[in-house]
Amino acid sequence: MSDIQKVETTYDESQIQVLEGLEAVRKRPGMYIGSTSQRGLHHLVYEIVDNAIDEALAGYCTHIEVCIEPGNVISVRDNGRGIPVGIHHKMGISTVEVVYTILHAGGKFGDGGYKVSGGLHGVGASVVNALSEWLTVDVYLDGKIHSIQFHRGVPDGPLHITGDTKERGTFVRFKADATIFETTEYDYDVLLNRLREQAFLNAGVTITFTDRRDPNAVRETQMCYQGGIREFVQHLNRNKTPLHPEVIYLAAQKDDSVAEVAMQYNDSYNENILSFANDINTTEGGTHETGFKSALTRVINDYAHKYKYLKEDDKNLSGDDTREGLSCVISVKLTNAQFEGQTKTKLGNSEIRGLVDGAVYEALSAYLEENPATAKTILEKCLTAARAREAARKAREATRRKSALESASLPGKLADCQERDPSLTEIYIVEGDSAGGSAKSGRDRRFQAILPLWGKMLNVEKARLDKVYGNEKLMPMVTAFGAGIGDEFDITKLRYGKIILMADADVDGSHIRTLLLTFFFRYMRPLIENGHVYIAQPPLYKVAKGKMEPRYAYTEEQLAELLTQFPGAEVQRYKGLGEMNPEQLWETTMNPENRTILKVNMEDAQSADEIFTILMGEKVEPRRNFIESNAKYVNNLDI
Ligand code: TSJ
Repeated sequence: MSDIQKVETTYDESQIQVLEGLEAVRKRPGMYIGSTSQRGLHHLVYEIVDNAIDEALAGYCTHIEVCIEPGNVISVRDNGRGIPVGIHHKMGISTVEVVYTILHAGGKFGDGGYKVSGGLHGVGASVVNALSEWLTVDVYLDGKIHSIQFHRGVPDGPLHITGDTKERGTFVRFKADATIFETTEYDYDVLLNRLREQAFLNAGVTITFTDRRDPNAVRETQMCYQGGIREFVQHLNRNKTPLHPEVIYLAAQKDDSVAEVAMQYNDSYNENILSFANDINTTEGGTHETGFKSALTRVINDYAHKYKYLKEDDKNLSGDDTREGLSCVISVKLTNAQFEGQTKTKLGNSEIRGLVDGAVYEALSAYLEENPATAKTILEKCLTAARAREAARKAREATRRKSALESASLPGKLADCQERDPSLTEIYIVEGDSAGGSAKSGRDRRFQAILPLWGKMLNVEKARLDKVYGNEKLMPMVTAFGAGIGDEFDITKLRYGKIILMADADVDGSHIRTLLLTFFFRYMRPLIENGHVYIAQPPLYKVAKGKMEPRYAYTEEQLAELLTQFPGAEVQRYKGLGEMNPEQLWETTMNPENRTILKVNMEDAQSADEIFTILMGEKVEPRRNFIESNAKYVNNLDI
């Protein structure tokens, strides 16, 4: 029984609906915020901040202050108009209370709702309220401070005046409910990234983010980007070498919709296109992205023909050729955004395709005409990409012919499983031969396959696809997965439902994980998008005492707990997987009954890609900074 049902008051019908709504949120939090992991916890912050951003989008707020206070309390303050404090005509309670107790009320209530709202995607302040141990709202409006407090979604009393003020705005504080979330500890860097993204997308809005959890180590970051998404692109390219000095920028408007694009090529081989609709990151793409890509391909091919980079009967450059080394941000704002796709992050509004396509075609054609030096650099980059792709295709065909000649095309090192149904199978990618041996003997061969990897990996950042083909470390993995690579990756051919990376819990292990995740992110992205990639969690310690069954600790906290439970026990610290015998490896790390495996999401893979770029890229400065700022975790980085 939750607290909500224990409150003794008489309710009228609408209030009962409210409580049932909040109860539903507390029963199935995952339905509203995705999960109750740290990711879900962070969603609470995004949800509240999004409301303040909406006020900024509407043009009434210039400054948003976000703070993690001691005890992991979050506070968000804006200098907007303040949530209306009057009595809501339908509900008969204050609008503030409506916002916080009616599901999906968000900022879209009453007549003064927002035309363009980022909260579309959001779940509403009421969900945050339902999932908070307590939450307080202070509205600074018309000379007074109006306050209300809630516990687990239920108001302690009505909105009331608690003081005088000369300021204006909304101030929200909350403590996430520890009985709902697996953790209530926020990650400063994850929140900072997301807040920075919002600052880029809303040029001129100042966002201040402070971590006051440790009074001796307060961190504060203030972000305000007058250049908006132009500065976003510079930020994306900050650890890369841009090919031309200026970020290319264009904007267009039609009816109630606006579109903005900023782009700049760098000397890497990756395409990095980020798209947003109403400030929501559309990771599945959509009409704005297709409009952009189609226009970019046409502009570049038209220019290439006009200025004889391509001869009459040369093949046109492909879309991929025109996007190699491109960092780009597309941001559209529109009314009635339609979000589609598996994770509702694909923009569906068809009118946006034409808007973006037309704007990009026109503005970029003009830009190339007016900036011939930049045009030349870009055209040469695209032509080189096309030649490399052609070489890759030939290499691929050669590999295919070769494997067609060899009768058994699965790699020799692979210890395959018996089951063929990919929804039941898993493959462990294991670092090192000795761990590979233990894994092979310890596994359940009916559904678990093992592929050991060893030796130094190839530097994917510097290598194009043509080098990935035929690479003796990566090819066995590609062949074992069975789904191909790059443009030809076909997830329906995947031979295993779970791909589990099993490496030591040390720096080398983390290096290999970073590398493999980067490889998947760049060349087999659907693997990550569809949640097929996992990271095994081997224990850090074995705790043994006399004849007792040994226990295992996966974190320092668990070790401390075991040691209070079993005083005088003997502790063995595992330095690597190789120190475990096959039975131990099975019991602690591979047996689905006991093990924990972490699913890799796009954020993990994206940050792996960034770390990898820093560690392997051409630029020395970011690498030194990275190593210095992570020095306490890194003692024998092999770079
Ligand atoms: F929703 C929320 F409670 F999570 C929240 C809302 C959290 C924070 C930090 C800020 C806000 C918020 C809401 N800031 N500003 C507003 N503005 C309105 O709600 C508002 C004010 C006036 C009018 C009007 O038409 O006069 C309309 C709206 C939507």
